[in-house]
Amino acid sequence: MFKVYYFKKLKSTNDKAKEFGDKSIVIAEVQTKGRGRFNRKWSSSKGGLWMSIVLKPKIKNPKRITFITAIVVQKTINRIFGVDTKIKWPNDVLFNGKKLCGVLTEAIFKNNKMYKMIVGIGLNVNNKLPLELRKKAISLKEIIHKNLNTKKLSNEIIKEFFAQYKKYEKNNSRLLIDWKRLSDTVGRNVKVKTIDGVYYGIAHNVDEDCNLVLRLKNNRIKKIIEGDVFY
Ligand code: BT5
Repeated sequence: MFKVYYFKKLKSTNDKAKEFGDKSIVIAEVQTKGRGRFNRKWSSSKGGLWMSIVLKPKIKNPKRITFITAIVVQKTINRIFGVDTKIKWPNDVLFNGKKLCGVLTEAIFKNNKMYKMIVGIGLNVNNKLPLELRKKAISLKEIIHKNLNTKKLSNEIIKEFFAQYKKYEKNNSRLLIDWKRLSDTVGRNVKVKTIDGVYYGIAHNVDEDCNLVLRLKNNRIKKIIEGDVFY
């Protein structure tokens, strides 16, 4: 069974979660130092769902867990509210092209061994988004036009998470098939920014390890392990 720990205010639920064991969940009403990938700032004001799940997983690839989590959020929101979202590689859930949710999966190492995975989920629910994000981000409240119960929603997401996790843990090919069905990245003309440069091409596929396989303009294949995709 899982156990949920609620806090009024934390710097980041992903950091607090490091203190807890397997299947613990940390939720904060507000994060003062919420972060995204590459240490980017994650806007986390009151009304949103800021949550981290602690796992001691068999799966050692954080991206696979991110894929599972994005599917879980997509499915839960669709089932409860009938809101249809799409997944963008590697970690976004989008509504009409705007970011509704971001996932940050971090592996924690001890003596050079990965011993924990922290899965951070940032979902805009009733929270107000800052002006500079309004063009590219959206909240559930803006879509549904009512205030939602974040606690109920978090319970649904957590239950769905453990159900889907169990299923996909043993079946990576199923994960990739389901992810591709819900994603709108594969097949698109994209621009990808990585630490070693900017690439243009078609998002051809995702490989076994959830990397993005890009077909460049000169037809060469480029594997993207980490980066930002634009379209
Ligand atoms: C992510 O990073 O999308 C991962 C976000 C994970 C947040 C959760 S909240 C619970 C847990 N605790 C944490 O401290 N973090 C996790 P990335 O793909 O790097 O996207 C970051 C970018 O999204 C920023 O640079 C902004 O452009 C944009 N952004 C920031 N806040 C946002 C928000 N509330 N909604 C939508 N977009 C946002």
